[in-house]
Amino acid sequence: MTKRCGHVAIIGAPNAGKSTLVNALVGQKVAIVSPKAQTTRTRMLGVALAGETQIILVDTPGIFAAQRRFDRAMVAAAWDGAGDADMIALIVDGRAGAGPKVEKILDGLKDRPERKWLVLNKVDIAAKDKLLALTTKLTDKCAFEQIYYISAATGDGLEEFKTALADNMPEGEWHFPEDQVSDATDRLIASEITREQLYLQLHEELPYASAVETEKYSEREDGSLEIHQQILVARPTQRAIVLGKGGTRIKAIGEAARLELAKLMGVKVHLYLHVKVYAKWDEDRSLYRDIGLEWVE
Ligand SMILES: Nc1nc2c(ncn2[C@@H]2O[C@H](COP(=O)(O)OP(=O)(O)O)[C@@H](O)[C@H]2O)c(=O)[nH]1
Ligand SMILES: [Mg+2]
Repeated sequence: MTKRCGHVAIIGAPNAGKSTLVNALVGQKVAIVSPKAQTTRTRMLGVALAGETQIILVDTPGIFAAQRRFDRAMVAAAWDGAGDADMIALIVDGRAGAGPKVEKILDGLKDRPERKWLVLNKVDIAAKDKLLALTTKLTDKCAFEQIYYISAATGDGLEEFKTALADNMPEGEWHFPEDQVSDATDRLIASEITREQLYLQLHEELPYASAVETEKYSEREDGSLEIHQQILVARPTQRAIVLGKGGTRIKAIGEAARLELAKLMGVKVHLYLHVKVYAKWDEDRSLYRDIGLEWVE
């Protein structure tokens, strides 16, 4: 059989299920997922295999009307991820439907030269008649070559979608070794796993106001990993929330992140978390670089 390899940009509004879909297609967790919008901050590659085809999935931050610099950098990274893709897959939350965010994406998408497919996600919780009405509304605004109905969470419709993607990738050599599932460094993965716990365990706006930096990542003689991270927050009150009463919250965050990391890396992990108040972390150029974002003026 002929070898194939291509890039598929996964774009959509925040919370559409883009990262869940990338993980499901890859077959393991490469992108963090949470019920909160804007969990994904940068462009990340997940590598899926289907027969002789390597599908390089470009997971992107959600696209929305961004005001703050940090948000604009995320949206820029999302559109950037679509450039030169062999295919753009627009993921739409089948239950939430097409709000102003989706409309805005369609505007940006409709005149782009790349091939475009529409993927309606969350069919497990969306009403059938609503899905059809939604499909009409979306296809009226932008010409999609193909339309798929899936549930990234249950796996419904996923095999068919994956096979179709594979068949539509260009012929060519694989870009990644067979066992590589993402382009993220271990340091970045470690930061992301802790950030996922911040999203899952803290409420309100706090997760958006924080960032995680891996400062030290080393292997001990016994093969275990020693990881030191800083959780950056903007204000002392936020630091208190992350710490929790008597340090209970940070302990729970660290424990959950440590277990998840140990599972992912396959070795024992020693994780040390420090919470630091850094009022303007979102104005720090070098931090953008660490996170994988371009600075936008
Ligand atoms: N019921 C249901 N929930 C989903 C599905 N796909 C994703 N989700 C949930 O939607 C939320 C956002 O998912 P995420 O992948 O982070 O969305 P992203 O912002 O587009 O990357 C999470 O709580 C997911 O568990 C699906 O097919 N069905
Ligand atoms: Mg995401």
